[in-house]
Amino acid sequence: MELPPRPATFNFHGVCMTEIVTSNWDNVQDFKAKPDDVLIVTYPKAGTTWVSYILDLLYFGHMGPERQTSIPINKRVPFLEMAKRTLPTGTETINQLTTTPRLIKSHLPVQFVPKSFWEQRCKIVYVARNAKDCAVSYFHFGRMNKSQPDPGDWNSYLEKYMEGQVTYGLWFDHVINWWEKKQTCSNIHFTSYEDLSQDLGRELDRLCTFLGLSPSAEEKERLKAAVKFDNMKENKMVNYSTVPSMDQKVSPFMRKGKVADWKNHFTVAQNEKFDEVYKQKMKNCTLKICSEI
Ligand code: PPS
Repeated sequence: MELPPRPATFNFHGVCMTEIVTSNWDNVQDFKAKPDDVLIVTYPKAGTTWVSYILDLLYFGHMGPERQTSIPINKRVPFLEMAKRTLPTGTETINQLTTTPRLIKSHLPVQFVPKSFWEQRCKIVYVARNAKDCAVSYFHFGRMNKSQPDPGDWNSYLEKYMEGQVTYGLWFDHVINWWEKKQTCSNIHFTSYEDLSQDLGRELDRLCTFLGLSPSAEEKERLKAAVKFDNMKENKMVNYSTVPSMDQKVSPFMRKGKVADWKNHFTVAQNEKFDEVYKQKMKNCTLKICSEI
């Protein structure tokens, strides 16, 4: 199948975006959330698929193997703002879901979230990941996914990333604005890739408390095994091997799954520059995300 050319980025209400995530905008903004919808939001490459699968197993793990072995994760947890020309849009896919609650993925900055999610007081799980690992993961994702703008070489990509000239804009704006929203909004649960990596059991318990779920010890153990990186990497229903625009030979979607892989990419000079920008951008933010554990 012939793939469309790589998309260009443009300024969309002040945020760098592409057509693939803006061309269904009116339907996204008018989307009718239901009170029990659960929205999973991250800056790209922060652990969306990991947390989507965790939530899918928490809610639907008991439904028998068919869901887990025959429905790819992007169909179980549709991508709200996705609008590829050749496929049903994210909003259409969500509206066709027959299971409750509906689990919905998004990378939207907080100011773009459709108002019905706030009106319905939906539960929102926000996952942050340290800015350096996000940059590395996003770079490799751009290389392998023809639906992404061409990332170019690593050095020029990192420059663009630091300027917010990548899809969904600046990491800093995304994370800081969601963190600030969380301070006044009790229906947002904030977690991080690093916390999940460090202590999955603890983060699972925090998630369950937030969601009002109480899986048995046995269910938790089964879930923790299923969502291990190596198991997800081999699982065709969650490793995105069913998506034609992704060339997993260039770089697998389940690439490394590690904290601090940035150390294998950043030069000393790049790291010093990044740290300067980070210090400046985060100076008024109380959120601390470790970039190594
Ligand atoms: S996307 O395209 O924005 O939805 O990508 P997203 O799922 O947010 O992030 C992909 C990165 O998450 C890693 N990943 C995991 N790490 C640890 N454990 C598990 N189970 C896991 N599942 C996915 C995935 O490998 C990508 O990170 P990198 O650093 O590229 O390996």
